[in-house]
Amino acid sequence: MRIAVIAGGVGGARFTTGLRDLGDHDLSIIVNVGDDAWMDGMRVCPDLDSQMYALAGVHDSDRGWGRRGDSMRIDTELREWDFGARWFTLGDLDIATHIVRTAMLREGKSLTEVTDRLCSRWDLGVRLLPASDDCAETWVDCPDLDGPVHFQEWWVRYRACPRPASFLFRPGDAELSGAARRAVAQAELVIVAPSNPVVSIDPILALRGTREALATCPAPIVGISPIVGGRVLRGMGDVCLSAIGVAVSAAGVAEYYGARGNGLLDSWVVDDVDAGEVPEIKALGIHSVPTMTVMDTPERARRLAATVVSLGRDLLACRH
Ligand code: FO1
Repeated sequence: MRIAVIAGGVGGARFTTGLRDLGDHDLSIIVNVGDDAWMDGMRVCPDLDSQMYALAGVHDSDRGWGRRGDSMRIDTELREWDFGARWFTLGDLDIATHIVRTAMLREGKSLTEVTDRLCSRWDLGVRLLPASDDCAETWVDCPDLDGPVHFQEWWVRYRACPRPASFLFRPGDAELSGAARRAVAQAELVIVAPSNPVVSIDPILALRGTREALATCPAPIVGISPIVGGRVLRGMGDVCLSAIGVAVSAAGVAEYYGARGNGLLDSWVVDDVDAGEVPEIKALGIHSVPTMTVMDTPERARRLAATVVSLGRDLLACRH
């Protein structure tokens, strides 16, 4: 099946790895670039790299970013120089990725071309597509700070503590990349991964052309709830949802995404513990099914992926 997935970094990568491991599917993963930043003169793309490293089996899943077993010699040396934003730690192997990316961008290659080149090192079994080739960074406006700060500064330096008044997307009026647009148009199933709705999925939806591409694509759109029993299992998604006034519940996020038409979703997959919210979600005009969504082992990630693909097949069959 031809599948396009809209995803962020770590949580999204668990799902995409499970989906890839099913085999047999033609997968395009459209990845958030809102977290991308210039650090020490290099372009760092945390969500693309989390996806690439996880799919390649070299991700540091204990720490949550970068390469497993990486050393910190360059970072230590930069500290000696008292250079750059040292609240953001870069490993030596990871820096090699950023050097290749930055050099190619400076030569005039698009981020899509650069990502293809970086991913060609491994047999990932998917195509990773930056959501945009434009600079589409997320910034965060916090009343307690002097003016908006880059998402990474809010997330890493301030540990998402200063209360955000708003999240600011696409300062440069960025648009969905051509490759991502084609992936959506040609997909038989579009999946919204269980990533942070506010800082991973929203920056993709906010790009010029995304909403239209999704509204007009022939494929069913199935989302997976990142909330289990009123909690976000990874990251600080609850802080982000609360900041924009969205209830931290499976139904709350479903309502935020909305039903296909004005909104996004044909179907919303929720965890078994949230099965009680299914009637509320159906009342929003969104088909919903409960299943096991916690991906604490690769086997469980594969099972969730298989359930979502099978649901997508059923929805596609209903359309024909
Ligand atoms: N997260 C941290 O909490 N501290 C870091 O020093 C840090 C460095 C870092 C370097 C490269 C990279 O790709 C990601 C990195 N992250 C770090 C993770 C990242 O800030 C966020 O978790 C994601 O952007 C949110 O999805």
